[in-house]
Amino acid sequence: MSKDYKRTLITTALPYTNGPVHIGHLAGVYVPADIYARYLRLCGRPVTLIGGSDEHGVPITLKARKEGVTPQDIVDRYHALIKKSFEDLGISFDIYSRTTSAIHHDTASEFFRRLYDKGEFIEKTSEQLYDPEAGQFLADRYVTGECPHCHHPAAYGDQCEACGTSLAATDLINPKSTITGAVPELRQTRHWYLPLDKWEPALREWILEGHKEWKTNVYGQCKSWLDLGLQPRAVSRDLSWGVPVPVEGAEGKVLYVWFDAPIGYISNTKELYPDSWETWWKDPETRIINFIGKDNIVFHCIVFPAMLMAYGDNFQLPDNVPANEFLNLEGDKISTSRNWAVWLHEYLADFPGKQDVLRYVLTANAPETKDNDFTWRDFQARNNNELVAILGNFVNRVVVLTHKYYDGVVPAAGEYEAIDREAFAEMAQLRTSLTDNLETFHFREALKDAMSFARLGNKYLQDAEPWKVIKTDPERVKTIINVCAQICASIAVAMEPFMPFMSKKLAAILGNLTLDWNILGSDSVIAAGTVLGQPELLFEKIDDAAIQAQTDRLEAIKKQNALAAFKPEEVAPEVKIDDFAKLDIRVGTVLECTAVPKAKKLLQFVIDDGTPAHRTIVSGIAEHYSPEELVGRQVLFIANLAPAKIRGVLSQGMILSALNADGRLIVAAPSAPCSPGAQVK
Ligand code: B3M
Ligand code: ZN
Repeated sequence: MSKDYKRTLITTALPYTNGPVHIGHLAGVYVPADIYARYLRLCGRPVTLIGGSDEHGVPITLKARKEGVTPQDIVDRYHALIKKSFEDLGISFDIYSRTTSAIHHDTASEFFRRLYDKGEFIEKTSEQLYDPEAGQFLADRYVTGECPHCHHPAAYGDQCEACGTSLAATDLINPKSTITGAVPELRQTRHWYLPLDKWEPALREWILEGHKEWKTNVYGQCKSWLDLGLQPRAVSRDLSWGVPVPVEGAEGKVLYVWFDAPIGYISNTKELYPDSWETWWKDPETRIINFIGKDNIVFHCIVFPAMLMAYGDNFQLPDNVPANEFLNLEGDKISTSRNWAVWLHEYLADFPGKQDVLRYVLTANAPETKDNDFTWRDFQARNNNELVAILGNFVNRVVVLTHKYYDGVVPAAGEYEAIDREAFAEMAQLRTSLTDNLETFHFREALKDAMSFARLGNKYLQDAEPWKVIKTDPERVKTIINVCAQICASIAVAMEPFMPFMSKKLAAILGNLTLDWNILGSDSVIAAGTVLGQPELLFEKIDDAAIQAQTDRLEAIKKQNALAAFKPEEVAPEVKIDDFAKLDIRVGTVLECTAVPKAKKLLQFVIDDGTPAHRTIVSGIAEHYSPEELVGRQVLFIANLAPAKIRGVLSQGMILSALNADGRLIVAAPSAPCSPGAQVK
């Protein structure tokens, strides 16, 4: 931070209310923003954390259409769900509002109107994609097609999610309406464009010269955009859901969702501070930080700043835009449409009281510089081996020893020895590193530093051995326990931004400790004479069954997705009827079925084929059926296949089965009981 600011305004990307929030959103935006806000509060620095729902745009109307309800129904449902789950996770928003609010409609409308009146827009009639069957223009996600850059086959009309490029619907190759599947035609329509090219020199200077400290992914994306040259961008759409364009003759047109959504940060501040909101936006001594995901970079670094510059009136630009990369789940891209996610509201229901564990794991694994992976095994390991074994264990030992030796009263320290001075010196270093990492948005590293207080505590306790010293030098133990209590108290402070629930509990155990960043790591975080509460477990182990339940759920979703995505194989080259007639396919009844020893995949059948001799067939379906379930069933088999020896058994034919989309083999059978030996024609 180059400058001393008086206050910090932190904004978090407004999630679309077309579904619940998942761990990818949390790791990318909300957990880091909350850590930063909580840290500033502990330092006693004025801060406001702004959140809210993005309730306009095509993702919402598409979802409403799919469910046959109104867009308002959709946003009401998900706004309530998202707001509640953020609260339950301890995301400490000062306000969490929504873009369907009256104050937002007024603010966005006024914003557009001022730009319009100042002549900041270009008005242009152009040809846009139109769905003749649905009778509407196809903006944004109403159209998909091939990405002109990376050739991903299913890019949207506003953005390609594969390569991240922001697109115009007319850029798509072979566009298709997502409403009706129709091939769109071109029709004339009039819209307002913000000439980004006009702001290019100012943006260049502001970002490329003025903000070299931004994260490389953010700076790099901005640079490549600017180097490509900026174009005017449409800020209105032919849609009915959104903020109506506030000019005459604009019926049936609304503001583009990416025009109104960032204004939501302003509206929400206004709603929170009706009288003083301008201080948070227009005073150069306010530092604005936008926490966003990597797919939102251009809108926050190019488009919204250009809007603010066009508006004028002293609106301040963000000082930093920390954007994270993406979090994957068990090696696969998180996807709302494929239900491949850990949903926050489901996590909270499945793991009550374990909000901090999720916050911890998402931070320890945060996709800060590259995409990262969340796995349930890692979640379990971090809880059991780090939170329980290192942090919880240390605190518990200290509280138990204090009760054992001093009835729970923190003793005063005597003269420090070298080991004590080293512990404080190390804590002072940790504090510096932790603070630097937080200031520069390196939250993974910051969490490591915070955790190091607990590691240091365990080591100190191990080396100081109060349980031995108590027999020879009881006075000395008072100092040891005092130092341990100081470390516990520092843990409560250092961990608060990351794990506020644990920290609150720990502060209560430590005699309602007041948390203050300014004394973190010192020897006076907790006063001698403080009466400690009873020992209480801060974390509990997570067992294999709880993890298995989650991985089973994901496994089931993976199967469902494979079934839904199934595409039949290409049909084999044509054959003549004579070719087919060469195959003698028959019905048989399974008389016996047994596993073939040492062959995982094979079952051996005795089939009643209508002849007294019966026949033996070996088939590779042991992974899909148990022998018992097939006895008595009828199957289809090729009767005239040349016999072959398989694992020493002579197989006289082949049992037919279908290969299902999920990889299962399903035995083919007649639809009603048949005489054994009957031919399939
Ligand atoms: N709703 C996109 C998203 O959820 C968008 C962010 C708006 S921030 C002003 O990724
Ligand atoms: Zn692409």
